[in-house]
Parts: sequence; structure tokens; C-alpha cells
Amino acid sequence: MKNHLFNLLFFFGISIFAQAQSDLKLWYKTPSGEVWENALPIGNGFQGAMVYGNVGKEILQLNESTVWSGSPNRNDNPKAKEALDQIRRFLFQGEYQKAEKLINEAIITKKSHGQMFQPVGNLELNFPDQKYSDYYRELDIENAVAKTVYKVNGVTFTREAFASFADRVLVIKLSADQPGQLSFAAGFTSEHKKQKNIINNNEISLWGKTSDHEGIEGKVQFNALAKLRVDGGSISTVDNTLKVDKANSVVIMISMASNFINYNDISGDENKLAKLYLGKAFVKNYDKMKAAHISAYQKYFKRVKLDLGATKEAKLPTDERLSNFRNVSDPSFVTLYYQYGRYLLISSSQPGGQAANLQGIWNHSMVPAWDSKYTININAEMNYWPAEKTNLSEMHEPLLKMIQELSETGQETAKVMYGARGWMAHHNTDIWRINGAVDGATWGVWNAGGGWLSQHIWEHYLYTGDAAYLKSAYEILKGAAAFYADFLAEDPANGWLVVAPGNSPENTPAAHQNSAMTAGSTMDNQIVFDVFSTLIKASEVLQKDAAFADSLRILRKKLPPMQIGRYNQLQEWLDDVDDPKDNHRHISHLYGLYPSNQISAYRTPELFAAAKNTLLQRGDVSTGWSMGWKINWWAKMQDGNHAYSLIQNQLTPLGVNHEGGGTYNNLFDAHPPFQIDGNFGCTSGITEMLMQSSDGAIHLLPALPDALKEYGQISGLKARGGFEIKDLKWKNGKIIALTIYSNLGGNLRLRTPNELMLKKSKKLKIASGENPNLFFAVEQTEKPIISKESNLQLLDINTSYLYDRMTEKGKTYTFYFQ
Ligand code: FUC
Repeated sequence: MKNHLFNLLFFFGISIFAQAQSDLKLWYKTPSGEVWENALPIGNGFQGAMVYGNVGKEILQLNESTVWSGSPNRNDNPKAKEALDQIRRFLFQGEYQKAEKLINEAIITKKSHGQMFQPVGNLELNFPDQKYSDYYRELDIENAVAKTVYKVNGVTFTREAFASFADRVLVIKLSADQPGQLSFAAGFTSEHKKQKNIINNNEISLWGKTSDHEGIEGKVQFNALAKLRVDGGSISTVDNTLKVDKANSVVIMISMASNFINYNDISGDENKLAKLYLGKAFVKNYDKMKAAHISAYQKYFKRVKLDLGATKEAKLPTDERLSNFRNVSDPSFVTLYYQYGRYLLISSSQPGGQAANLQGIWNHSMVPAWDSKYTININAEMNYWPAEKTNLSEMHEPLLKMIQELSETGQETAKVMYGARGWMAHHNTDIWRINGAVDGATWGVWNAGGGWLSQHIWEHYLYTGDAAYLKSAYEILKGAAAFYADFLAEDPANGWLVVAPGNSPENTPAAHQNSAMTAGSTMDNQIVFDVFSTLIKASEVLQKDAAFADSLRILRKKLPPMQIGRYNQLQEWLDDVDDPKDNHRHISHLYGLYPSNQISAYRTPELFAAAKNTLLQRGDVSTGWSMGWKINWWAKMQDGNHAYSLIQNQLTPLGVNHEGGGTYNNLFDAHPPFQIDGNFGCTSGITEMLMQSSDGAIHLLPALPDALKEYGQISGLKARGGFEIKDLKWKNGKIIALTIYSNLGGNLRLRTPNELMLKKSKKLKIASGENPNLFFAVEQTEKPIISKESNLQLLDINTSYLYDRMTEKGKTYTFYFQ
């Protein structure tokens, strides 16, 4: 009923903004002006643009994913090997500052601290200065098309822009509802020092070479071409621009390419490639191109549908909705933001391309924050949390490729710096796949970048069951494990095997002389546990390396167990030095709760309770990505209301959360500045609130908040074991429809908030024991050590039902309710 009412409201109330009826649009009544974070992102994984939608001076800010400063390089510091024993001695004696000093000399790179992702430039369209009215702009994320509409002197002008998934070019169409009305000048601008502008008939070309940076010569050469197809009117060259006069409509196609082939090869021909893409596209009909683009995009986007009910707030522009969100009920804004995360992943990460960097594929600055590279102590991994579960498995490919490349370059780092087998990466990398330690000890001397990333390979396998892929990537898993097998050192106090030196990302406890340097941080222990466990399981699946796997079983037993400290918290370090007032944005030791699964409501009740205390002690409001991670954690804590309040914190205009992040008008996440990880983290978190599949079963509605309880429906989510939730519908917090498709067969174990039936009058089998489906196998950690000073209270877990249903590959299963 509620939905019908809102539909009626839409129909009668907002005919002027008829375009905005779909909830899958970001739309505004004002242009972007000068503000980049007001502009709307389009992209096809290779090329990206920010569309400003300004009337007088339209700007398309352009990116190409391989336009990075520098050139092939390595940045290992070979002094590390020699200094390692002394560094370890300092750490085990508690001489953290001395260790840090030596680390800064011997481990931190003396070469490049990473290169920068740089913009190509802008395509600017300058129109005569005219008074306009009836302004409207949108980004339709169901079609991946941006649109701007306005009126001048009774003429309605429309612009459409998309980054074609089918033709690898950007396409813009300008039109008017009366003939001969379009006059403007088109030209490129760019901040690159080395650049050339050439005009040839109806085509403009911008050629450039990227910056030198950190002692590495910029050698990436790029070419952007914009070609105009003008209907009516005339076209001429004025200075560096193409001037269009009195045309009926104009189609502009932009092609961009570089000489980058891979991290070690920049021998490509940027001019030839840019011409090739443009030549193929330019002969095509606009409407056909648009249709091909939409269908290529929707192949991915339409796999998941989410409906959280319509809301009257949807009649407001997106910026106003964002301002209101934390104070009103607007579940359909959650839907929009959720799907926007999927839109952004599809648009910034395509098979064969580069992985989404710190800003996806959208950056306007020649010197972006953190170089807009890949921070792998959380940010790059977070970008890919939504990939498998929101049914965008193919979008994971660029990250998996990057991991493979890092495993190639990281072998030398492991050998030269640490005398270890296998491969490793520290906390950061870039398009040249550097593995050295950058920035300074506090950040860079964290050895788990490779270890954490390698878990994405296993995750891809768990969701797809693709054994051929696992086989092809097995050496990467083996290399990650071999590195730790060699690198672990014995902690003299307890006899545990620990990572040393390491850190608990970027946190500097007062009790450790304000140094981040440590041995055996909880996060490091958890990651090594996963790296070993994954290799053990992969060797079982592929039936190889039994002896190596056995040796890892022995080492795994010697890892430090998790510990619960005097404030009833999960300890971040080996000693109980956590400050309950510390609100550091990284809560790295909760890696074990999410994305890993070592802390469980059902298997490790003490750790589960301690994790909650840690979350409460650290607080909610923080940088964008930190809030994104917290949504996932509270979902795993099965506390939907707390997770929802973090969504509210995140979906707050920047500046309102004091000392914290928020969201820009274009719904980009604000660290601040813009970082795309928070967008992806939140999309992942919303999924985890509705469905989890990490803890031995597919858990439906594990963390439904009161705000979304009344009604909702989602289809197309993927779970481990190749299951697809074809339909999940709920009402008043209870499942009322459920259909699941089995891609791989095997036991389907379901955990649900209400009772399910096999048939109308036939009960489902109650589950017991371990789930026999190996895709759900969970490795149990050692029992935690609990401080004598703590008084830990275990938590009440929400009531749930656990069922087993054997499935056959390729069949669909519908469940019933009493
Ligand atoms: C890590 C974080 C920062 C930022 C940077 C890109 O170093 O600690 O908050 O997100 O990555």
C-alpha cells in the first residue's frame, strides 16, 4: 500500500522533474560550478570522466587508467637483510624507538615512495554567455548515462554523455529542440608540462608525457583525441579550438590511450591506439552506440536488484537528500547509494584493465592525495569487497591480475630485503608494482600487503568454484605462505612465531614509546593464519604439496593466539597496552572479524564479545573508509541498528561530522578528501547486513536494522559455494520469499531468522555438525588467552534456525514458510 501511495505522489507531484522518478538516479537542480566533487563520474574501466554539467563552460575532466607518473622501477632497500637481526633484538627488548630509527635507515626505501595517478586533462566546451532556466542534470546509474538539460530563450538544450563499455570511447551528444541553435568552441586543456595540441579538420588531439616523480623519469605518453560530428551549421578552427556554429546537433567522441603495456613495458603506441579506438567508433550511429553501451553495462549492473521501499524523499534532488538523510527515513537512498557502489566498481574496474585505485579511475589533480595509488593495508582490498558478493566477479579480475604481478615483482623484494623465499609486498604499491617499504616506518614497515591481497584469490575461488583458476593462481598462494614460513621469528618471551618487524597499521601506542614498530601484531598473526590455512586448503583441493602444507600446519600452531585484555577488548598487540580512549581509524585487529572469519558469534563467543568492546571503545565517526569498514563489522556483530547508524554517519555531508569523513554531493566518499574505498566498503556492508556466507552457512538477514525491517527485497546476491540468492523478500523482519540457485551443487546450509519449510507441509532438515560443503569449511584458531584483569560478558546472540538442503548443480530451490 505504502508503495502505491508514493507512486501516486510521484506521478502527480513532480512532473517537472519527471526524469527523477527512478530511484537509480543522482540528480540536481544546479550545475557543478567549479567544484569537482559536484561533477558526475562516468567510466568504462579504461577511460573515465567527470561531467560538470555547466551551461556556459562544460567540462569533461578526463582520465585514462594507465596515465601514471614515472616509469618501470623498483624500490627495495637491500640494507634490510643485514639490519634484520638487530631490529628484532631491539623489538624483543622493548626498544621501539631504536628499532624505528634503524628501520627508517635500513628498510624504508631510499628510492621512489610510489608514483602518481595523473589526469589527462579537460575537454572544455565554451558556449556564449546566456541566461538559462529549467536546469536539470542527472547520472542515471541504471543506464550509465549522464544528462544535462536547460532552456535558453525558449529552446531546450540536452547533453548526454557516457563512457562506452562496447566501444572504448567517451561519447557526448549535444542537441536542441530547435534547429541551428548549437554554437560553442571545443578544446583540450591540460596541466602536463610536456604536451602538444594539434587540430586536424574536425579532430583535436592532446598528446602528453607524465611527470618525473621521486627521482623516476615520467615516461608514460598518452594521446587523447576528440572528434566532432556536426549536423548542420559549420565548423572552423580558432586558435587551439574547434568552433561550431549554428549546428542542429553535435556528437563528440573522445578516445584516449597510452604507451603503457604492463608494469615492465611501455613500448606501446599511444597515437596509433587512440586512432584505432576512435576510427572504429566514429563511423557508428549514436543511438546504436548508446544502446550497445547500455546493454554491455547492464549485463553486470542488472544482476542485483534491491528494493527497500519507495520514499517520499526521492522527490528531492540528491544533494538535498544527502543533507536530510541522517534525520529522516529514506531507505530508498540506501538503495541508491548501494547500487552506486556497484556502478562505480563496474565503471572503474574492467577485465583487462587496471584495478580501481584510491580514487577509482577519477582524479583531477596532478599531485593527488596519497598519489591516488594503491594503499594495501586496507584501501585497495576494501575496493573489492563488493565484487564477488554483489555478483560482479569479473570486476575482481584487475585486482587479481595486480596480485599476480606483485607476486612476480615481490619475489626479488622477499629475497633481497629479507632473504626469504616466496614474495611479499609492504603497505603500498603503484602501477609499476613496487613492493618496497615507503613513507616511513609507521606506515611502510608492514609486511602483510601480499599476504592480505593473496586472500582475494581464495575468495574468488570460494564464490566461483573455479578450480582451473585456483590452479593457475596456486603459486601465488604458495609464494605468500613461503615468505612467512621463512620470515617468522621466535618471540623469546613466549616462544610464539611472530612477524617482526611489523606494525598494526599506522597505530602508535603510547606504551610502545609512540612507535608503530612491533613484533606479532594481532592483525599480522591473523593474516599469517589465513595465508597458511588457505595454502593448506588449496593444496588439498589441488592434491599437491602435501609436505609443504604439513610444515605450515606445524608453524600455524606456533602463531600467537588472540588475546583479550584488561578492558575486555581484543588486544591489538601482544602485550595488553590498548588505550580504551584510542579512536584510531584503523582497527586492524578486527581483520579477524571482517573480512576474515576467525571471530565468530557461534564458534568463538569470547572473541566475539571482545570484538564488540573494541568497536565500542574505538567509536563510530571517523574517516570515510573507517566508517565503511565499521558497517561490515557491525553487520558481523549482527547489530543492524548500529550498522545503520554508521550508514547515516557516512551519508552525511562533509563537515557535519566533526573530525570525520562523510559524503560529497556526487555521493563520492569523503575521507576527506575523496577516496572511493568508503563507497565500496559501504556497499559491501549493506550486503553483509542482508546476507553473509562466511561462517559455515548462508546467513540471511543477519543484521536487519529497524529502519529497513518493514519491507524489502533483494535478488542476485552471490554466496560462497556458488549459490545465488535469486529472491529474498522480507516483511516485518521475517523472510517471506526465498529462492536460491545452486551453481555448483552441494549442501546448502541456511541460517534464517524465522522458520523455513521444504514444502508447504514438509519440514526442512535441521542442520547439525560441520557443513559438509567444503566451500564453507572454517579453520578454527587456538583458544584465546583472557586477561585475569578482565570481566568479559558474553553476548546474547539473535535467535536463528539452521537448515541443510542438498542441492544439485544447475537447479533452483524455493523455500516455504509456515
Ligand atoms: C591509509 C590510511 C589513511 C588513508 C591512506 C590512503 O594510510 O591510514 O587514512 O586512507 O591510507
